[in-house]
Amino acid sequence: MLRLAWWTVSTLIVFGLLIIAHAPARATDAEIDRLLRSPVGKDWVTNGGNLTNNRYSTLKQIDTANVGKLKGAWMTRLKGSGVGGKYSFEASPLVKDGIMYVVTGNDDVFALNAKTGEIIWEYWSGIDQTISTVCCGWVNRGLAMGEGQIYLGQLDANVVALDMKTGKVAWKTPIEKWQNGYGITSAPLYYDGVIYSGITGGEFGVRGRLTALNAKTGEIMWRWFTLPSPGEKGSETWPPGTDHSMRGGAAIWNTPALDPELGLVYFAVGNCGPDYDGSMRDGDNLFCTSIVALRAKTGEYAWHFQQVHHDLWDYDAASPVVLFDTVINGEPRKGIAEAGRTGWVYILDRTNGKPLVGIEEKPVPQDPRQKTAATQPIPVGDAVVPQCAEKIPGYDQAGCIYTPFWESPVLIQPSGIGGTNWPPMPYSPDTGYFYVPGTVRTSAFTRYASKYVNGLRYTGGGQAAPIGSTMTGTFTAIDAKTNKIAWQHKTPYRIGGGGGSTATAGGLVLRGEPDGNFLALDAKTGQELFRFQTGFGADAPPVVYEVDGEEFVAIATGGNQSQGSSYGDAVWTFSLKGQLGPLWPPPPPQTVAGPTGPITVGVDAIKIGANNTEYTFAPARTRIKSGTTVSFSNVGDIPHDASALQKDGWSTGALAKGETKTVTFDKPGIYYYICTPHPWMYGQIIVE
Ligand SMILES: [Cu+2]
Repeated sequence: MLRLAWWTVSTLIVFGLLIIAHAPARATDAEIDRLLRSPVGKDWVTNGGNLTNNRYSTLKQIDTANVGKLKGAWMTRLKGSGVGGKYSFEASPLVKDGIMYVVTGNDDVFALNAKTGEIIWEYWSGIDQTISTVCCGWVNRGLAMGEGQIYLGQLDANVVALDMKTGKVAWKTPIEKWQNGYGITSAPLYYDGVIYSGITGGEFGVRGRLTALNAKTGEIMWRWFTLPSPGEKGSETWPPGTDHSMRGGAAIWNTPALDPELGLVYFAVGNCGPDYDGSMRDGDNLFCTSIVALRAKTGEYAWHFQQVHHDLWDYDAASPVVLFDTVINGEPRKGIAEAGRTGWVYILDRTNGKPLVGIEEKPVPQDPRQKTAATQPIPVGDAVVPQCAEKIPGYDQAGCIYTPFWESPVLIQPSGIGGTNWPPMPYSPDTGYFYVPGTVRTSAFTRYASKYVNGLRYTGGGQAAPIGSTMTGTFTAIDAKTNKIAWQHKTPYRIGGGGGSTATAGGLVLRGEPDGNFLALDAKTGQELFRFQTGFGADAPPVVYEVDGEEFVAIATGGNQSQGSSYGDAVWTFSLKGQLGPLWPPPPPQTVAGPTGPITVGVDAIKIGANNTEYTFAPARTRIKSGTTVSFSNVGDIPHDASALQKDGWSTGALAKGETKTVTFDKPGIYYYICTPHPWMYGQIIVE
């Protein structure tokens, strides 16, 4: 007895010492970790629903039979946060124990009573409104939670932790400086005491990375660069003796997924920089446009799969990766999938990164000037959008996906913004389908030489939808076992740049439209079962939760800069007990290409080729009083003009570098103009 007791005590002491010696310096949140590992139920605790990012809720009070009776439960305006043409509202609200947390395009966070919509606390980010390195709209794609804190990444490249009860800042860690081209738009992932955050800046010559932070303290634990240093794995895919990879972009636009059993964290990596100029970066250029798996604890490389070798087309992998389990040929398999801007879904085995359904390397058209890759990986199955451009008058050359281009414009489809851009793709284990939002749009691509300047755009070319060309979308159910289309809707608007959807055990797929409609579809057949006008661009992915036994569906409606949808600051929720009816429809987004973005008021000086972006007018849209004289200054490197779109209209004539000319607008009207040698550049002047 005595001896046994001695042994036991010693053992406990030894183990105790071991535990103390190896105790992680960080705490963990057992409850949140359990919810993150489980199918999504009453709470929605991370951006993608749980660690898989599959956005599938097991709630089924609202189902295919009763969804038609849905009404608004509450709608709350977020005090004007993120309202305006420069913003997008794309976040998934998080919900825990009856409290909702939502972040706007200005990185402001609100806690709301999830049953009533009453605002509980507010965090105003106070971010610098002069940030000049925002790529594609002021946006925040969502939050993470754990250890009594709410986590967000900001456009100024800080990761911030807020106290969940009060909204007070607990810690704030700069990942980089926005002045160097960096920012954060993705929702972070919390798991096991660690915050994982991506970084943006693919258009500003940054060096992409995934950063792991101690959730308790904000201390950076490790970072994994998406671009290898000389000698590191992947450096052989960049030209030797150069430092091109050090400004090669490869941003991370979206939330990672994590498999706790395999101990791997997964994420998608964006395009290479300079986007459209491959002439100096011979090689496949890893880890641009890839899915990457790292050891979740250490950040050590596990595997990668490159979707586009030596990318020239801005074909980011930008939508979040989705983990799913399936059975193929009678064998249980662990899958991972990502919807690319190429229009394909890439389906892999998440244990090793090898294709699960089939992806074949096939020869593609070549241009030695662009150092094109000899082959590209082509998934077996169906693309969700057309992959060839149709001829458009005024353009000599039209091609398909992977057609190279040089200095004269080539029409290519998909354009560099999709297929599928940022919006998430859910997976329903009931149907075995992925639900993929797509944009159908043609771009004219051109390459030009681009000099790297810290903090300025570094794109090496441009792409623009020719003025007057049509822009639509698709919403597609893809069978995960075959990568083939189960059903597909043609949508009147581009939906591959915003939106995204969520699936439920009630047999539903829920999604918003940029014209303000919120829809519920039958997940199996695609049949539309419910439609409700929210009054604002409905471009965020919905979430599903339960409070006091009542199921709610919530969607942030605040428009989307890149979709051109109507802006706002609202969160809508729906339930079967709801009482609220629809609002008036907002102005619908454009379905024909033309100048987009905010309309500036009273600006009479327009710069051509500003901010190191050769083929642009800035501001692209301005509203002036009749009789105003507008100056056009060429601050770019090559000659441009500004000429009325209508033949024989007004023109500045050719402007050499540094030259300015003026045009006076005497008659009220809406004037579109282009640059004659570069007709994919356009602007709009509204004369009142
Ligand atoms: Cu021009």
